[in-house]
Amino acid sequence: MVTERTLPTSNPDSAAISREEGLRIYKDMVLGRLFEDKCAEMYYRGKMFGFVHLYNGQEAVSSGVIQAAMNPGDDYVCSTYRDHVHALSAGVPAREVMAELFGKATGCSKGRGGSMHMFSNEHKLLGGYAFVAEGIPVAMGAAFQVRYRKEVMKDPNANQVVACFFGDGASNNGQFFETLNMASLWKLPILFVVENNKWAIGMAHERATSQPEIYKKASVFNMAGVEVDGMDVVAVRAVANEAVKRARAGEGPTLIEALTYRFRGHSLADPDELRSKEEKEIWFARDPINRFETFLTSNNLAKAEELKEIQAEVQRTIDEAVEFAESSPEPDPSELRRFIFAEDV
Ligand SMILES: Cc1ncc(C[n+]2csc(CCOP(=O)(O)OP(=O)(O)O)c2C)c(N)n1
Ligand SMILES: [Mg+2]
Repeated sequence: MVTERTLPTSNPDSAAISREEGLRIYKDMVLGRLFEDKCAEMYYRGKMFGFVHLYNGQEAVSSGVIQAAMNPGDDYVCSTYRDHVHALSAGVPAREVMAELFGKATGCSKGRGGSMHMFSNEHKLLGGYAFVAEGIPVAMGAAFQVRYRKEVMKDPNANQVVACFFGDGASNNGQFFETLNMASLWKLPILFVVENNKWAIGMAHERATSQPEIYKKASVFNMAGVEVDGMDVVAVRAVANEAVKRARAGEGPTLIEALTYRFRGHSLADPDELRSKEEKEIWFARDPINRFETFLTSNNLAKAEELKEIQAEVQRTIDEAVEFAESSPEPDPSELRRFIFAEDV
């Protein structure tokens, strides 16, 4: 019998979620799931190149932090190579994410980035990063400039927070420790969100990590650290809201360890033979979307048919995104050297 590190189900009565917010969060989760399913289909049809890492199973983390606790478009989001769904939660239109995957000029990174390099200045998406842990110091830079604008430049609009997402594997990387130290020292407005999905490609977290309970590492940096059930969007929303409040009040960063699981292989090129069937089944049974559907219907916030309607609407958006990506132009070869450096425009 496999024993899994999980947390007790959150008490749904304690979460005051309006119908409107519940449906918005649900739609975001479904968008993340169905987008990735379509992405797999398009990858196997040869529409995209290079490595593609999907987010299936982890939706409660992206939606619970970005959609439920932040102001997408004003607050900053920093991702990893597993970045499509963070981009969607941050408000980047599905058609621009899909076009980027197809390497088209209409993509959010103008077709120059592809799957691992989603970027949007407009949506304050600081980027996907192919090197493990590479985004962590970049996210801190964004948090630093918010505090600098606020305190040195007296900018009254400088009250943004940053959500920095990364994996359990990344938390063993040096940049993680250096960044936590500075962020806590300077009380920067940042949420370090570890998506602990138990695996770094084929390396089990417990095999690689002297202290597998990552949230505990916050204490040595004099920082708040919390663990949360990353399959429960209601629970993620609660801890993220608290962390955002702390950040905006100038009380510094929070390390959130979300216990989650990826439902597919590491990338679409991974045959996923290392994780046991037993382990996978335990986590598939904890599907965050099914769980939130039960929450919404049992609290009379939505009817099952309404949720079906949302799924259909999201599917139409995704189908339209594929059409947009297919019919968009390739970047013009004469522009090969554009966008390597910032332009004065
Ligand atoms: C600096 C660096 N070292 C190694 C790699 C190869 N690599 C790519 S993904 C990965 C595993 C990272 O796992 P984790 O941080 O848990 O994220 P997950 O893929 O589980 O979301 C590794 C070792 C890399 N991309 N960058
Ligand atoms: Mg991992």
